[in-house]
Amino acid sequence: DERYTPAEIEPKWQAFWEKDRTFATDEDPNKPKAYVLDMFPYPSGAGLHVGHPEGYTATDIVARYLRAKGTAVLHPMGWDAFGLPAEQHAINTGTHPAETTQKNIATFKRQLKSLGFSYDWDREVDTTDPEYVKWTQWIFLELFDRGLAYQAELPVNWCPALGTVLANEEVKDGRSERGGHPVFRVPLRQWMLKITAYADRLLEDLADVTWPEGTRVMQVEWIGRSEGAEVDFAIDGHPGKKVEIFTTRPDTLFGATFMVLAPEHPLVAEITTREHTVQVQQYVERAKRRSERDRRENKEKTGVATGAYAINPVNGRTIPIWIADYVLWGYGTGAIMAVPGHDERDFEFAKKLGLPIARVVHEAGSDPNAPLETAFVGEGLACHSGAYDGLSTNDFKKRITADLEQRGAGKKRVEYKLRDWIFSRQRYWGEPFPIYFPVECDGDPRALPSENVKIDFSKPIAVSREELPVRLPDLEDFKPGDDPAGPLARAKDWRFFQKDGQWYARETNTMPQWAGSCWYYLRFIDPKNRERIFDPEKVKRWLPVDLYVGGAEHAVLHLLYARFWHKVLFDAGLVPVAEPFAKLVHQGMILGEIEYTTYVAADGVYVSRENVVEKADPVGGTEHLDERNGGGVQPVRVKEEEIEKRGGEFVLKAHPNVAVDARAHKMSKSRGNVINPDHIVQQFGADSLRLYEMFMGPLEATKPWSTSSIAGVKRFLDRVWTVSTRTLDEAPPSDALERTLHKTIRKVGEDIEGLRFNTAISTLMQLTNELFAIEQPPKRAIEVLVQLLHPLAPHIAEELWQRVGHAQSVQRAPWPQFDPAKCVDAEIEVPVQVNGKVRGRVKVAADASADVVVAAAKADEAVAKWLEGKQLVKEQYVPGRILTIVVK
Ligand code: ANZ
Repeated sequence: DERYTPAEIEPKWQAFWEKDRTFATDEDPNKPKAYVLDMFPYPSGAGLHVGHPEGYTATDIVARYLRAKGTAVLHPMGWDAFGLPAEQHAINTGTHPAETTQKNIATFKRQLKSLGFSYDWDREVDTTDPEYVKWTQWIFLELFDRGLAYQAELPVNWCPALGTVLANEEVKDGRSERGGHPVFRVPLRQWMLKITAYADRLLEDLADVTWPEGTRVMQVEWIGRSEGAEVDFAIDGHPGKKVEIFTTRPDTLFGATFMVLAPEHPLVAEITTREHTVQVQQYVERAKRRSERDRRENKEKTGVATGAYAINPVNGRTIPIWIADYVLWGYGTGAIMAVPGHDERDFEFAKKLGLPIARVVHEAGSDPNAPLETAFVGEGLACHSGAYDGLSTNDFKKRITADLEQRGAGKKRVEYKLRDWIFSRQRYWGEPFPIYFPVECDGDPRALPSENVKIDFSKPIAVSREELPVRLPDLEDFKPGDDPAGPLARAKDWRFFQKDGQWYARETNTMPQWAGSCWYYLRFIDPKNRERIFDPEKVKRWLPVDLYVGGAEHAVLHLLYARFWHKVLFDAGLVPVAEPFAKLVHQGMILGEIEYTTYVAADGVYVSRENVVEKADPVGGTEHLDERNGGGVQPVRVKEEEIEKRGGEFVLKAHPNVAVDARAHKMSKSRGNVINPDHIVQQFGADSLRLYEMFMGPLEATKPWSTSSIAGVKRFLDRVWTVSTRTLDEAPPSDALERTLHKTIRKVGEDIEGLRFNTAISTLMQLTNELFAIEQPPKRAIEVLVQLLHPLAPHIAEELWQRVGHAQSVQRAPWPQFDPAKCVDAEIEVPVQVNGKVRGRVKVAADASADVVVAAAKADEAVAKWLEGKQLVKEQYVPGRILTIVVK
């Protein structure tokens, strides 16, 4: 009979779904709703990567499952299409970024469609579409009107080669992350977004979302809230002047043995004594050349004294004021009191420079006079702190903060690591800012040399909302110039315009790529609205996003920025909930195929380890030839067929005494281990690719790719096909099979809801095997199998559903129900004997294994109390009769 041929049935069903509008969003307000969202891709020139379908298959399964369960599902897809690569390509080839972008989008769309994802394509959004840009600009104006967008002259990371300012995260070791070009710190006018105004809410509201713990922690740390105090130290001989410090440990004030100012601190010039001026100036110059990152990671502590002294407000002691670059100008007040006894950095600095170290905290019961070998950073009881001695760290903090406040020498202060968001880029391929500035000039500024055109950047004016979008001008040349203002500054006809006789200049910065991805999930809800950004009623219906799946690389920035914008829109009354993404899941990374490597020395013999050279003796003996530093030892790739596993290690089949390293690496072009999903679809079909990616392991785990394993998954689908296309029995299934069906329905449903797709698949494999053994399987059983398989492998499911005799899409068939009563195997009661006496009885399935019965017994309260604190000697289960446990 006919064989399973994915290449025929897959395009057939994709065409059917399109015509049938099977995945059009159900707007029925009486149904429960689910917003199931993927992180939309950047349509790169490389096309889809096998990592994309991992998360996309997961959400697709959930979307299809929920639809079948009668839920109204919103499952959209779009393109995060602004960004550097298209612009870089334009610079290299002259092709307009819009053209490249559309071409890449077409490829991505074809690929996604070939995988059978159930997106509502009528809702596609493209962040570069002027209709979308219009509303991104509109949101910017909301921010601007609320005082949340402002300009600042900032020392920024200017990368001349890329012609742009980069975010700190985009700079690694003084070079651009993309391309590795040198980056310099220069002052530049920038647009900033005041995300810091939302720091507390961004922190607190994390309590209301179901997110991976790691991601939550990363956001918390990124926001970096520190509670502490600001304390004022008077400066000896400078009446009226003071050093303000920020400390999280005001309880250690009595242990401050010196002060440290950041080299940039304005007090430095004022208080440095004449004898120290040269040294201090040299040090300040040196510090300027170090990046903030280097200074943060600061390994070797350096610093110089200013010659000035501060007065500790708690005990009137004078302590020297130093400058050192481990104190950062951008944090707190840029000055600290150094407490070497209880802060590691201060300890290191004091040791190196021979400064005194004092103990003011000790653990209860320990000697307060014991010398400190290292900084004691923990909490404890105060000592050598005058009247405060004996107070716990926490009580002391509260007490001293109040006392300082009363004396006017300090107050409570909260600091954040979070900084305002540098929101402008000096690039072409981004959203233009809907902002312009008045120009002072004599004549037409388009014809004047730029030094004769004075733009008043202090008076930004918002483009009126009716005039949005501000479109990008067409450029011939996308190259960044040496002007940090960016390529748009060259489009003079676009930049300058006249209104009522006054000349104006448009902002020539563009928005960063993050802008479009900050709110796309909102536009999906009402993508074609031309009147408003979206209909508040619709947004109320669909928010929050119920499931958001995407890469962990977005754990901080995208998710923080999107949450920030969302909260601004919430404050504006435009969205009804404070958090956009109720549940978040990160799919794990898919690595390349496992690579097997052994090492060969110069003389050609195999070696088992990089540095230990062993002669491979086929007889099995191993002779140490040499132990050396690896000179002349080369790694050699070996094929999977050449190796075998021995005692938990891979070895060469031909030389079992030679160990083989097995390791999977990140897929990369340079490594040559990138898998193209198109090839997998051609060879095995989309359903096998989907199923394989879900079967590899838990969704969130990092997993190596293995093309040979796809064949196994394909064989399972072959089996499903074979058994489903047999002559079927119209009679109802046997009692036993009926039980299996109910259990399978329950398990697969629970697994899909818990995103445990791998176990859902293995459950379906078991069911298939059971049905395979039946010559004429009952039709009802095959229908259940096909329906349960549908979310995972939709094409084959549709085809078989049709062949079993249904006219409608299997997606439209209600999800099969299970009867809990039929999900349990017949139960029996097993008595449990401990040391010869029956201590309890446990209910287990009639066919339960010994492990299950023992586990049930241990979980039973009556039995457990006889086992507590005892050592197990023996467990014996006589199936169906009794469990005997011996302890001592
Ligand atoms: C005295 C002290 C004693 C401190 C002690 C710590 C332990 P977080 O938690 O990261 O907010 N600090 C303050 N401003 C600084 C700056 N601009 N550059 C470098 N370090 C700075 O850290 C707050 C602590 O970091 C502050 O508390 C201060 O050292 C230091 F036993 O003050 B502490």
